[in-house]
Amino acid sequence: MITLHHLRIGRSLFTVWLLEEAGAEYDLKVYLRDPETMRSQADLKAVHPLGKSPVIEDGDLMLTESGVITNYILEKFDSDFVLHPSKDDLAVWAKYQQWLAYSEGSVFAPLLLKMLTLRSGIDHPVITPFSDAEIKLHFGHIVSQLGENDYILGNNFSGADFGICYVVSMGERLGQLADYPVLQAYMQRCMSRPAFLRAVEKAVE
Ligand SMILES: N[C@@H](CCC(=O)N[C@@H](CS)C(=O)NCC(=O)O)C(=O)O
Repeated sequence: MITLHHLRIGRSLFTVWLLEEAGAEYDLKVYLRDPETMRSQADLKAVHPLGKSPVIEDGDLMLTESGVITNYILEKFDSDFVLHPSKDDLAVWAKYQQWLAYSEGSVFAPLLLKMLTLRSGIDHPVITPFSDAEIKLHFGHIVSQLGENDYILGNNFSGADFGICYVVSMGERLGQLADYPVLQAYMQRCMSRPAFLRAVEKAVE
């Protein structure tokens, strides 16, 4: 059985959601952030030296990185290719991998900069305009990829939506979604899925 080490509150909720969508059996271990620093604590660092979540264990295998965990879980449990494409069409598979990597690889960094400047309470002459422009660039890109579709790769929900929905939800928490009704609707659509609602209940969010 899979064990998920889940740090509240953060992106591993989206891994609980992944496990629910995939119909996997799992054991959920919940960790809390230090209330002062908002960082993880010694209990999660005892699991993995980075002290970051999500971390999954499956037998002797321990995995970090939410995108890689998505690939692993869907390879293992989504054998009918409902949530991820097979490699039969390599171009379709590559596009899926691109959108899977994009959220952590490109969108998250400017959101993190924004979060830190907001937390500091003062605008930074270099970082604030950079993060604002990058968030606009990426959110505009996600809007144009969504087009009229329900999900990031068309009208079918896929593994790429876990990460995209995570960065969009982070944008919402940081007050960055006001100009993006398409992203607000996308987030609501994702978060209304029964598997997401079960994840919220199980992860005690
Ligand atoms: N790139 C990693 C990032 C993992 C990560 O930074 N997780 C955050 C939670 S949202 C964390 O554990 N932060 C606690 C800390 O750094 O102390 C992934 O996609 O899984």
